[in-house]
Amino acid sequence: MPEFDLAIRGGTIVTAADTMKADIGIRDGRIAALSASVTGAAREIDATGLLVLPGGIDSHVHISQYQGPDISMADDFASATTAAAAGGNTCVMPFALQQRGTSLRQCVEEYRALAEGRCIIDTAFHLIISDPTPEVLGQELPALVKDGYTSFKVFMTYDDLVLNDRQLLEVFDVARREQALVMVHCEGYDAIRYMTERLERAGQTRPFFHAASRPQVVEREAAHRAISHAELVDVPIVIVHVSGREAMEQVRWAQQRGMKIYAETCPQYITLTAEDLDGLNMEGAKYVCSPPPRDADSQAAIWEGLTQGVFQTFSSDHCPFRYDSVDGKLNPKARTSFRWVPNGIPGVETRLPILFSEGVSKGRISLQTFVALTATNHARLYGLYPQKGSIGVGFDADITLWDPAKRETIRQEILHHGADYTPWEGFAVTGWPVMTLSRGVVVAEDGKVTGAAGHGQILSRDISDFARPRGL
Ligand code: DUC
Ligand code: ZN
Ligand code: ZN
Repeated sequence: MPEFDLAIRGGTIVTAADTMKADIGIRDGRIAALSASVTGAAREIDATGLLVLPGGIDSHVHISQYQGPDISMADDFASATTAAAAGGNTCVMPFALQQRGTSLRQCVEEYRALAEGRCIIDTAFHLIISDPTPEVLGQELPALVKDGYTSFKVFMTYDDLVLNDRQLLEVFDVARREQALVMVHCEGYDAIRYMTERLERAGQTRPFFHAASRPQVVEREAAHRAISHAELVDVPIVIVHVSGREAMEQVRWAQQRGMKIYAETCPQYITLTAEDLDGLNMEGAKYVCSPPPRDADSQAAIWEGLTQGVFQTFSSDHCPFRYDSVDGKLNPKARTSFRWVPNGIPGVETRLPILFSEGVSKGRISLQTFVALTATNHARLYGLYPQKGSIGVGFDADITLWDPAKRETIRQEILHHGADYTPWEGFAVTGWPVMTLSRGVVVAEDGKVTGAAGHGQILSRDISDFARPRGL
């Protein structure tokens, strides 16, 4: 009997700490050996000339998430995890959204049912809390954290999701007690409403004005408020999808004061600007997401944050809608005002190539920083470490073989997501995933997805060390 099911030989292994030439031996879906030469495997993969990376973990994606009666997401769990695998990912973390007036537990079961048997790669749910009733705060949340749903997102905007300051404080208080991590969407509800109505009165309703309706000050104010509430409660939080200089500086300020404020940014904030929303006719709708892309100065600030360690994670915020569709970007109401354009863009498949190309290939970040930002820190922050997020004996054999020299042009026709466009059409990159292995099984190779629906498991997660209060 061979000692290993599979050996990956001749590649250059990269972790968040090291780069090394070594072979990998895989047994029963886990890494069983790392050494200069692994022999005695039933099958070998030749990784000569390739980087051997921990599979990407995308801790911020939206899949089959309820959008109201008239709008649908472009991806279900099969298509989203197919796209993710093709893009070099081995784990995604979508959200189970609580609709107001419903039980959080019931909503978790509904989202699990949508995912069960359909995922190509492993999946772990965060919760979205829109209705923090005494029952939710006192019973449901603590029980769900114990069951492995150890992080939840809250919103400071959107009619159906916004929590007021008192509700935010109550959720933070539960998170502190249960040692769960809260992800905060920082944009101020009233400020956006005021700006939206002002722009609409002036007839400024094209998608372009989406960005003007929520300028940086709106995000900065909300980030400062969330950070202040976190300080009051003494609870670590994650500020998600930081878009520009002003919110980044709030996070950096809090971190310099010793607070446990973590932050995430996304490909759109290093590659797109608000000008992209200014397309002919409704084309700008393809770029409508929240917070919106900003300007060149903010892109530079995001790079500052990425290189200085302000950001722990680089996620896609994959939130796909079809463009040419009545239940997507071009729904009938969207033509009357930007406020009706669904917020979100597809990106799970292009996140890794964009950061590799713009970051590593252009010399802005090291390979170690790339791995930390795209895999290791996601696992550490959200309680999947040391099962996932690195390459070492005992870790799941979640591995991406990466060709650092391969040039590719991002085009809709080569992607696997359910959306009918990519915001990065024509974007040239250097560095591309050539094979993705999930727990030792090849799930994607050279742009073809070979993984079976149902191979991906639904994971429960541990409490994270990063969620421990400072104890002041
Ligand atoms: N927030 C997200 O995290 N994703 C898409 C839209 C939004 O507002
Ligand atoms: Zn958000
Ligand atoms: Zn999101």
